[in-house]
Amino acid sequence: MIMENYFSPWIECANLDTIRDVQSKRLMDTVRRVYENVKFYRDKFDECGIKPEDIKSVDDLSKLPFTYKQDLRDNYPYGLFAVPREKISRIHASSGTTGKMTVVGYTSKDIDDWSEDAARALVAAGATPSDYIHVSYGYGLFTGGLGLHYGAEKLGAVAVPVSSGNTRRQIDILRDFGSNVLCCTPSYAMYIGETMQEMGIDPSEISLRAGIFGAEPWSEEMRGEIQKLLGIKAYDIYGLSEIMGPGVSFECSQQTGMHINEDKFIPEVIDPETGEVLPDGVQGELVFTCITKEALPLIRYRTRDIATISRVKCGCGRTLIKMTKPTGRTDDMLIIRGVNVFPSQIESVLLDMNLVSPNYVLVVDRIDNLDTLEVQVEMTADMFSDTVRNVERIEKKIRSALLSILGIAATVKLVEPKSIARSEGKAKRIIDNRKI
Ligand code: DLL
Repeated sequence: MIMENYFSPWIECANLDTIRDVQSKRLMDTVRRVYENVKFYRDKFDECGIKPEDIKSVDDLSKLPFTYKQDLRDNYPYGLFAVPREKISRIHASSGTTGKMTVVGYTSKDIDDWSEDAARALVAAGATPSDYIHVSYGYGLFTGGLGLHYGAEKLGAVAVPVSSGNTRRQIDILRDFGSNVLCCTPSYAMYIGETMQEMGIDPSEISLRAGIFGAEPWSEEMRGEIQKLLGIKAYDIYGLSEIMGPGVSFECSQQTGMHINEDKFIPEVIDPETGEVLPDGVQGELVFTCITKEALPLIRYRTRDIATISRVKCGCGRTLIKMTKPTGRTDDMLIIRGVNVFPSQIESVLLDMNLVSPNYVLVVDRIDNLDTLEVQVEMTADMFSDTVRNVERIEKKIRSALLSILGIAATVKLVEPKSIARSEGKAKRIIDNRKI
């Protein structure tokens, strides 16, 4: 085994007994901590008749109740934190299902653990301390930018914190600064590649070797395209803010699924309807339990992502369990240019403005490798007789509300009353024309 190829070989290449042992000890500790420090969990465990001492190993995990995104919302913003304010050193947030965001917190130890996860992902993609790591994920409340940034620093590499946007400038920086690893969403990587072509820059003129792409679904075809366009190897990375951020799992040299950082997160795959735990290799909803987090240790968190996990022998030497790329979601969350969007959020923006009817449809597409969103909303009968100028004014108003509240740019089109197809069952609100 070549130790330099791993960031934490003690666990990345551990045998199953060691992994289970680490998980059992950390699970017991976490269950005790949340019972003592988070009222929500104490009440919930009491309701189910569970005491911390009932959890003796990972085999007892399924005795514990699930946690849902709605629980974070009900306890907004900090109600599920397990440590006092003085111990929190960072906050991030992601979209909730309606107006409110999901707020997540970290202690400095959590940040350190997360940086280690991201560093493992970088190393698995072939990064070394001598590399320049170009981070084009957004910096801010989104976990992408700072997550990979801290990972790069933890590795001892140079973090280049470019954040997203201004693609031509990104390319100048990639070339001039000699970046070796690019971190961004896969759709943005495609866009960078195409813009490079337009600028007449050949992949041989840049020093990139690898890319770490995640935060949204992407296919093997897209991987092929990106690898060709940028002349690199493209690796997947998965994560979610509620559990940590990027680096919950990461791809290795084999590019056949992502190793889960099992010393920090215990994965399960369940039947989303019944909650029953499914055997390895069977597709279902991913559920994670945090076993090292201090600030926000979530127990059996329902990700809504659909995937398979399996403990197959991996050619890279890692023994950490692998998950497939998520193939879909059990809810209606869309990821548009890396931003999570729930139709219900758009609906509340429309309804709050009180200007239009509640009949709307969201048309999502991918044009020149960039996601587009068109919100079609029916005008009220009164508005229909309005001047064109007035209709345009309302479209503009909705557009800026969507931008400021959800942070996403959309085209808004007011359409004739009763022109959006009515459904006899669940309204069909989303037309997703993207071929990913
Ligand atoms: O997207 C964290 C992240 C940042 C992951 C950068 C990777 C790289 P959230 O904004 O909370 O966190 O969104 C989490 O995004 O539940 C999945 O539905 C989706 N997602 C994340 N990574 C992948 C991936 C970040 N590699 C939600 N493939 C998750 C498919 C992904 N979907």
